Amino acid sequence: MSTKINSQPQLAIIVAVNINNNHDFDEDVAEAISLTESAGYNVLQVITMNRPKPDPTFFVGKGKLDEIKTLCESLKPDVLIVNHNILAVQERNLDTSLGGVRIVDRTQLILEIFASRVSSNEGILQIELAQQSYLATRLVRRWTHLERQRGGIGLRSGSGEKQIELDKRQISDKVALLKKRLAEVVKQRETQRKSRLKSGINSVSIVGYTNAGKSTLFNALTKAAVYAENRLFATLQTTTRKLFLSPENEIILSDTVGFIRELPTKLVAAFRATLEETLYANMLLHVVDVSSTVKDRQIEDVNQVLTEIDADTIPQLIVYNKIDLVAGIEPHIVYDQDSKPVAVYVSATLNLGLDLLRQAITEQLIWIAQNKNIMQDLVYEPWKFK
Ligand SMILES: Nc1nc2c(ncn2[C@@H]2O[C@H](COP(=O)(O)OP(=O)(O)OP(=O)(O)O)[C@@H](O)[C@H]2O)c(=O)[nH]1
Ligand SMILES: [Mg+2]
Repeated sequence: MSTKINSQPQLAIIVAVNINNNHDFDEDVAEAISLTESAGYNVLQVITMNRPKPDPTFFVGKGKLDEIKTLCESLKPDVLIVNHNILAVQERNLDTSLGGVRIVDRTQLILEIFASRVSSNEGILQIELAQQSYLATRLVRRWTHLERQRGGIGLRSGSGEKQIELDKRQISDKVALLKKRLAEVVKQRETQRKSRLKSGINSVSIVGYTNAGKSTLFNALTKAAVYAENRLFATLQTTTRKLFLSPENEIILSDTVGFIRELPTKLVAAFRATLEETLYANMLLHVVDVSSTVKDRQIEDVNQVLTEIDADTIPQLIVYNKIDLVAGIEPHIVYDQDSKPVAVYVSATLNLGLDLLRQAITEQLIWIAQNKNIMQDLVYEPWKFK
């Protein structure tokens, strides 16, 4: 494996497998390129292929493996990014066959982006926790790799296994410590949240697919200066501000980390502390990039993560953002048959429809308050969340 000077971006080849003739494959490939670039790599080439299901040994088929091998020999990438969550055994087999190119799967790629972007103490703890937990599942690969480098046949009979046991113990100790420190941070925030709850102010969380424009919207509404950029996972921590919907109505608004398709469960778990803000919200603003051709799938993906963190019963207002990118859409509110606002069309960068958004938030909060008896069975119960 070659070591590159930090200032030079590392070079990547992306492998994307179209499993079972997925119609959104082009968007998946575009997202894989965005993810790779967001992690700081230069993309040399994307290799695509069709398969009814992944190959159990290499994830890709034998023919494609040879093609990848030839490409790696001629282009000499630093990493081979596989845009899927692959098994440890598949990673190990790819590693052995491709001799030296670092294999990075989707989980590792997302972890790398998170690690490069994170700045808060809490975020660093969460990333480290996720990385350690992930590492624990990949130890076998690391040790076979090392043994091969040492070239000692005698080493195969046990010392590696002992070392794996030792490493496992070390990692689980470290994970326990990280969890303890995270629990302290969470406790601190709980205290802050309790005092806020006592004040009776409604709390609203912005959620949505990564790059939908959550931070831009948050900034436009609250005049804050949260980092927003055209890259995936620009935001990694929750920011909270007071927002006056009208002179007599204020809420607490939070901007949160973005979601993505196939967000690894381990990462969801590690980010629970950040996402907990979402759990305690009275309502969610679910921001959607209306110009995306896969917006409906993104809505489903976000709802899937919300279900995983038990936040799927919190009332939502869908905010279709970026209407400036689609011809013929004016800012407007959509109501359901109960006269409850369910969606608003806005442009955060052009400040279009933001008054309508404030109005819709107010109306939905009033609707929720008036229908508490109906909502009671639906509203999330935080104490049930372990
Ligand atoms: N054309 C257009 N672009 C927008 C609009 N809102 C946001 N953007 C752009 O979309 C990109 C992503 O915006 P962010 O606010 O960082 O998105 P986010 O949802 O917070 O993203 P993560 O924090 O990565 O999850 C930026 O380049 C914004 O300038 C909009 O209304 N119209
Ligand atoms: Mg953001």
